[in-house]
Amino acid sequence: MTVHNSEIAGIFDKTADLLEIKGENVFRVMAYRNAGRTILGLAKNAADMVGRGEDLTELPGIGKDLAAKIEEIVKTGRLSFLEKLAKQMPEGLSSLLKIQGLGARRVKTLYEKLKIKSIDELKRAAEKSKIRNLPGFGEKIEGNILREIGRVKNSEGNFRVSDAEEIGLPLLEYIRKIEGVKKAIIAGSFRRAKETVRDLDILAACEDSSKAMDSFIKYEDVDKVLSHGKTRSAVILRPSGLQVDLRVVPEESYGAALCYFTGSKAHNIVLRKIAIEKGLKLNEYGVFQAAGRRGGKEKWIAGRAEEDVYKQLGLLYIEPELREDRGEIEASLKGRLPRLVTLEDIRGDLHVHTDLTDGQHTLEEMVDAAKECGYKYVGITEHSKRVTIAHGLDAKAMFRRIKEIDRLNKKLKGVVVLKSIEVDILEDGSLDMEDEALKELDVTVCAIHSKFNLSLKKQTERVSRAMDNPYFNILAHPTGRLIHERDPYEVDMEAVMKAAKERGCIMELNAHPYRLDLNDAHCKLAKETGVKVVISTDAHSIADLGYMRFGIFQARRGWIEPEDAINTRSVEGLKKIVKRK
Ligand code: DGT
Ligand code: CA
Ligand code: CA
Repeated sequence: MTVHNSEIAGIFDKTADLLEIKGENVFRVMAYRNAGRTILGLAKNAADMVGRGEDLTELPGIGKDLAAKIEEIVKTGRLSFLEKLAKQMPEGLSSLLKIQGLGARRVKTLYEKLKIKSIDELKRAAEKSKIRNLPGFGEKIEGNILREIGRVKNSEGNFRVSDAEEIGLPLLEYIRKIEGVKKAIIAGSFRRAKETVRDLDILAACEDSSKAMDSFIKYEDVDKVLSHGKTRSAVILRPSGLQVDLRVVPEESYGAALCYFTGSKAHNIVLRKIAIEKGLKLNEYGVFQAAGRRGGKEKWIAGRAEEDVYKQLGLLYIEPELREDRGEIEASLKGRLPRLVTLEDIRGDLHVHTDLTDGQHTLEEMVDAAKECGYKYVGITEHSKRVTIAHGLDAKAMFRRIKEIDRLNKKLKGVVVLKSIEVDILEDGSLDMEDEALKELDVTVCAIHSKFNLSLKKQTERVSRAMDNPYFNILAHPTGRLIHERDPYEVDMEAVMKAAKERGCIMELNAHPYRLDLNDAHCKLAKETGVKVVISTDAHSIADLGYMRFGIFQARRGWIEPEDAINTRSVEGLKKIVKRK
């Protein structure tokens, strides 16, 4: 069994949850959360490190005890300490912590006063207005809880794309090596690069399908076989619980099947309608010419490659990320498909932290790593002082950093460090750094880190007021959401985009796979409003720089072309856009 980093992180997070409910020391709880984050941010597999006998205690925040626990998880897929903890409390209690706003203390109150130990019980109680009268609750919190329950229920069973990728790619490699398999790919919502996916749909071209199926269900991480047929099977993997469907077709149908299983369903339905209008038939085996009037058999005319399928329907090839029936078919018919941005178009990352605040690596290390990515520039963005948990910088520390970057730039070849900051937007819309300091920077990245629950009107005003500052360039993670963890804050995105357009501000698409903020629809809105975007990783470690690809996926889903993004430009081009007003 291969245990993946995200799975280890998940187990540590759950442990932290249970310790928190139990009322354990906050530092102990934090140690587990930090360890989870460290593992998640590793450039290599923790399991491989264990296999090679590497010393895990050299990782930040990992002591002897946690190293032993990582080893146990890697070897058994489980953590006995967590299982023991879980036995001490009612099952399901920890699921309540998924509800934003329910900390350990409130979960305890709910259990002690109302015997609530599951999300369903919580929902029933909230609907009967029983929650508001508990100590430490109230009507507003009760309302928030109900909304949150809806969100959690919606995300159940969905995997963040990065987690699905980590689990899916090794399985794909395994399938590609099965004897007789000519090619294989992960289709479905994963290929359309959705930010979360319900399952993985793997398609393979193969002569002997039953042999491929037999090997598939013998994959070492298979927990349960849901179905086992000659051309299709489905399994559940452990420990993640991710479902994988495998479908095998002959090579001449691979393109048609790929088109069918990539979807989306809505896109497929329109394709099939177009086929029918042309007197053709389209299914997962190919494009067929209907039988003639005098009978005879229908004739297979295409299906080996996806391109052939689109061609037979009179369409230009449509990239998977666009296949959501959101205007891509019309664009294809009219020859107006976007030339979607790719990773190769990216020339720099404008949101990068170092160990001066809450990053893991030094300035030099992060800059070297950015250069390794092939970038021409990198914007170093420490937090400002209001973000106290990150030990944010005040103006004095900022000036020291500016000098340090000036010195470094003199030594560097082929890459430029841009002087920047991730400055906090305060509740009244002012920025958490004096203008005299901001004036000295190349680019200012601004973000909200507190007061997420202002009303829609107040939050929108806060952001547009911040944009009034002449040094405001980029609005980072514009909705503050964390996928599966925190809802976006309420803000009128159309109004924010308009304000950005009027003031020449830029919207960040944060590429961290747990953020992906802007979402795809927002990217399209930005493009339609005429606002530029920047795709940035918010890296806190060298490995995080690799998140750029997830940002690219999301941008592509949002129809973003190279000229819509600012970090596809040369450093001169970029500086023109963010010039100090
Ligand atoms: P997911 O799994 O919910 O994240 O999203 P998908 O798009 O991967 O959905 P899934 O796994 O149910 O099906 C994979 C693809 O198979 C889907 O994108 C399109 C195709 N498909 C599934 N059911 C139907 C259907 O009833 N009609 C058509 N035309 N295509 C379908
Ligand atoms: Ca799927
Ligand atoms: Ca499926």
